[in-house]
Amino acid sequence: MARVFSGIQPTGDLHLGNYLGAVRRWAAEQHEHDAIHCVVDLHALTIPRDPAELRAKTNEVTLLLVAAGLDPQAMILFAQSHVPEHTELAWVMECTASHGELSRMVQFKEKSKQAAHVSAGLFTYPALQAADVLLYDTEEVPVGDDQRQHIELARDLAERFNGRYGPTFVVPKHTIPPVGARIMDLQEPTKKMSKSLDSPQGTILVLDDPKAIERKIKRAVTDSDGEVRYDITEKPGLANLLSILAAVTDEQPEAVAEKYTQYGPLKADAAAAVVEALRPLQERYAELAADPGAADAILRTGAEKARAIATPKMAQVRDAVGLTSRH
Ligand code: ATP
Ligand code: LTN
Repeated sequence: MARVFSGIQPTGDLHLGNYLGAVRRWAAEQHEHDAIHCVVDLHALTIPRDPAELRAKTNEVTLLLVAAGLDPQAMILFAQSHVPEHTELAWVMECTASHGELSRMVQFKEKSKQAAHVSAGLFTYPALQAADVLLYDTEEVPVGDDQRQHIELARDLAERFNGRYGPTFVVPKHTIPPVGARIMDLQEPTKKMSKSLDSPQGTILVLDDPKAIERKIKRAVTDSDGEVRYDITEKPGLANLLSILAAVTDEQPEAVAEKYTQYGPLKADAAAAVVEALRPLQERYAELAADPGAADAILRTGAEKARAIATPKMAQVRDAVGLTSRH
């Protein structure tokens, strides 16, 4: 079975883009793969966070992943900071990456424009991400489209390291879904739906109640020409609604477009489909959240299983680069 690894930041409320672009597939494919998923709390520190909120969100995201279908018995679910080898390998990756290639990362360029204080961690973020992936001999990384460049960097770093020090890392590849890889904000459909965009009316949260989902989709920005066709450039708002409905019903957006002549019924069907798709997750989350110790227990077991893989891998890396033995 192929080793699969992916991560999610505990930085805000999980939204429909996270779900359709990443999390839904993690759950669907966990039994066909050797799956490891990680709540990347260290990545969250690249931007200052309220400590109590970071703790609460780490637990919440963990339970949401389980509510979305991840089975911590069958796969590994853990928090990045519980396995110190991530930061240890991140240093080696910082020394493998060049300043130039980190400067070319689009996410860094965008996030550093918005941040009042640009931390050094925001710049080296992709080196930590490469460490996350390479530590587990990962073959496939299921992510949304925005992470393509980071995973390509991880590939380059693995190849560079292997060239310098001998075969050490598996060279990973990203797996990006054909539909749903880039869900856009409903109010600003040229920007991706994001935890950090601060657009409450444009973001569907996985825990939104049916009324909120219906309202947000009904008020989603479209255009005035009234023609239903899938055209990302000319009609980004409508294309986004078609992508959402297509992703939820496992169809192609072009095929969905052919079924409609008006925006109203398309919006109504998209809202109903999203409500139905999220219902089981919401019910399961309510049950899990009733137990205050649930997330801790899941993460503790996950960290033990993750360390059993990460510790020997890191020992191999230390030996390869010429660090002397600790024992
Ligand atoms: P932030 O806004 O804080 O950067 P985010 O909303 O982009 O957060 P992440 O935790 O960075 O979410 O991403 C988790 C996963 O969800 C990643 O695989 C990412 O590619 C995917 N993802 C995020 N936003 C979208 C989106 N709008 N459409 C599809 N996939 C997405
Ligand atoms: N940078 C990613 C989160 C992330 C990740 C990873 C994804 C951290 N480490 C390893 C895949 C593999 C993001 O912002 N979505």
